[in-house]
Amino acid sequence: MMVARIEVLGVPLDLGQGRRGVDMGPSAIRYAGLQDRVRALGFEVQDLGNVSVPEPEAKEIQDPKLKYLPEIERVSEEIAARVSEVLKRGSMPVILGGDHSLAIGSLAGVALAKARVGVIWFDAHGDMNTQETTPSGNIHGMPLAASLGLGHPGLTRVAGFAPKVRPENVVLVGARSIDEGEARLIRKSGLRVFTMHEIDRQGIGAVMEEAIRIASRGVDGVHLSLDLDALDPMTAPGVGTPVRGGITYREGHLAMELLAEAGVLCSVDVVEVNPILDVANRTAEMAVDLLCSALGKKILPDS
Ligand code: 4U7
Ligand code: MN
Ligand code: MN
Ligand code: MN
Repeated sequence: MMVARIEVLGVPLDLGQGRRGVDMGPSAIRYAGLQDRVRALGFEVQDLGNVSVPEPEAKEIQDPKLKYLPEIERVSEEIAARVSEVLKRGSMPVILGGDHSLAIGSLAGVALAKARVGVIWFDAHGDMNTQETTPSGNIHGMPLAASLGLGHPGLTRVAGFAPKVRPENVVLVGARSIDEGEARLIRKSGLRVFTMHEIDRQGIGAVMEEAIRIASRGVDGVHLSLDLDALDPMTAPGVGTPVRGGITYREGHLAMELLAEAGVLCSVDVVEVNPILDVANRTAEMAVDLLCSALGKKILPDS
């Protein structure tokens, strides 16, 4: 399933979490050398530029439980269309965020192009809120729920259909901050969660083997949604909602290397990089490092 050509799409979206600088993520990730680093691995790389996203200052919040819903719906439709085109051309889309609400659109695009998709969702959080459970009203806390068909139809029915993925092919890895309402939805929907507790006990290697098995069973491709806050804030300080006790530098790389070895990856989101909160550009650099490992970079190449 590994392709020869990668197409990069930037989504400078911060409407899903209130203006905090995450809209500069795509620029920071590009500045960290994304294009050259991925080309050095032997891929052809084309950068499609950014999707246009409204500025929060120019918009008003209508529903405090679904902040900027109409704007996020429109951006999601655009992302979905662009991502599905990339896949239909036979390339792998890499979507740079921006906040995690963009995954509603990217997964919609993948589901448009492929009959059945698996998802590996790296995150400190559950991203399983709906307008009924959300403590913040921020849509970046809802994209996994929306992709499973839970929540407001404006989010679940992007691209005209729901759900985008089946819970039996969805795994959440790295979770350590799950709201009460999301915990209920996680249990009810039956997706598999590997919290930091499971990673500590079993090791990231065993966890990833199981995660990859679940996500890839019976599917046409696996989508990686990589929220940089899955990593420990010491390694990835430039995120809007840091949570202590996360995935280490090496655990992150081993996880990505195992994913590359499995050869199932069809598309990737790299989200929540916030250069304003970062230490130099460390988090964007980590994002590029992890992406390279997910695309097959080895410490000691075969030949
Ligand atoms: B991210 C939160 F309440 N759960 O819904 C919420 F803790 O995409 C945080 O994973 C969501 O970064 C974090 O607002 C969303 C909160
Ligand atoms: Mn912006
Ligand atoms: Mn997230
Ligand atoms: Mn998160």
